[in-house]
Amino acid sequence: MKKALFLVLALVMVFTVTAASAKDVVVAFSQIGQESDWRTANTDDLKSAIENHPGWKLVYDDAQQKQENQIKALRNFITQGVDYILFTGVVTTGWDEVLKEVNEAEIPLLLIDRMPDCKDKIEYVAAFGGDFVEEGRRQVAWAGEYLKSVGRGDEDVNIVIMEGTTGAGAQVDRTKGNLEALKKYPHLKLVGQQSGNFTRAEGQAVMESWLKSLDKIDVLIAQNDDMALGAIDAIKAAGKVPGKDIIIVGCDSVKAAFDAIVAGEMNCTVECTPLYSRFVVPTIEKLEQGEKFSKEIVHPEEGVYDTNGGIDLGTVKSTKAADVISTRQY
Ligand code: GZL
Repeated sequence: MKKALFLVLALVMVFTVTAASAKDVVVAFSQIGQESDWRTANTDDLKSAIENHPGWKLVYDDAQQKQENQIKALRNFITQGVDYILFTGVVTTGWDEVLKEVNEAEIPLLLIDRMPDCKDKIEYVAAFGGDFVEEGRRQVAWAGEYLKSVGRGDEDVNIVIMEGTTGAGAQVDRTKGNLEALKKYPHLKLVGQQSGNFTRAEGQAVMESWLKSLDKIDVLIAQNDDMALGAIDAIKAAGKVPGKDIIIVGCDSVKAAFDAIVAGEMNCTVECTPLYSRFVVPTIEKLEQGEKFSKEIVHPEEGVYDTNGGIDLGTVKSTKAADVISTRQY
């Protein structure tokens, strides 16, 4: 009898230890959707880093651009009792209640990419995202400096701004940066400002309508490369030459933009990296060891890439796209 009891106790102990050591660190990721090459690169980078990390498990949700789906996902993560939540919001507003619920559940929250406007009222353990205002400034400044470099600095030129998803942090702040920089280039006359929702298809549709309604467009500022590429399709269909008849400045620096610049159909892309696993993974590893982090948003170093390089924007000088295209990771 004693032997049997001892055997049972030993088995229970072995099972308990195995179960405990097998408890994965569960990292949940509420992703916005699949609207752009940037988003796909961001998803692929984070999913593969987390799924391939020893002892970690990924719980992933694609909200298909709907805020209500993200709110549902966050509540599901709480119910599942995940260990960490990665969050980027499709828009900046409307997150206070659900992120407070995440705080009340004491699940460490990491903010990436687009920040919620309630970020100063909630608890989060770390934040990583682009400096969207600076990215917007750089787009317009590049256009102004480029025109000067080709002797058109004193010529009145018509500029249009194609905005991202209305209300998204990247749209709100890139527009702030675009308009702030415009004040420094009085010859850039803003004749159109409309959302293309960060997608190639909508970028093409907006450019098609502008080509019909506006007398003349000299410069397009597209708040992401996908919309710039859609606009290029529309410009070519209208019998004009993209990159020459209309100067095209994108944002993100995705591979397709580098291809368009090297092909002469696009002029510039301002970088906004989607590769956040290099920040997120070490941060969670350190959090697992009990380390604490500041609430300062970490902005990755970012460049500007164009046809010939050498355009000085003060905070950065542009790099010739053809020189680095083979090294690009997304
Ligand atoms: C920027 C990111 C934006 C990209 C778009 O960090 O939120 O969303 O610029 C993407 O391409 O759709």
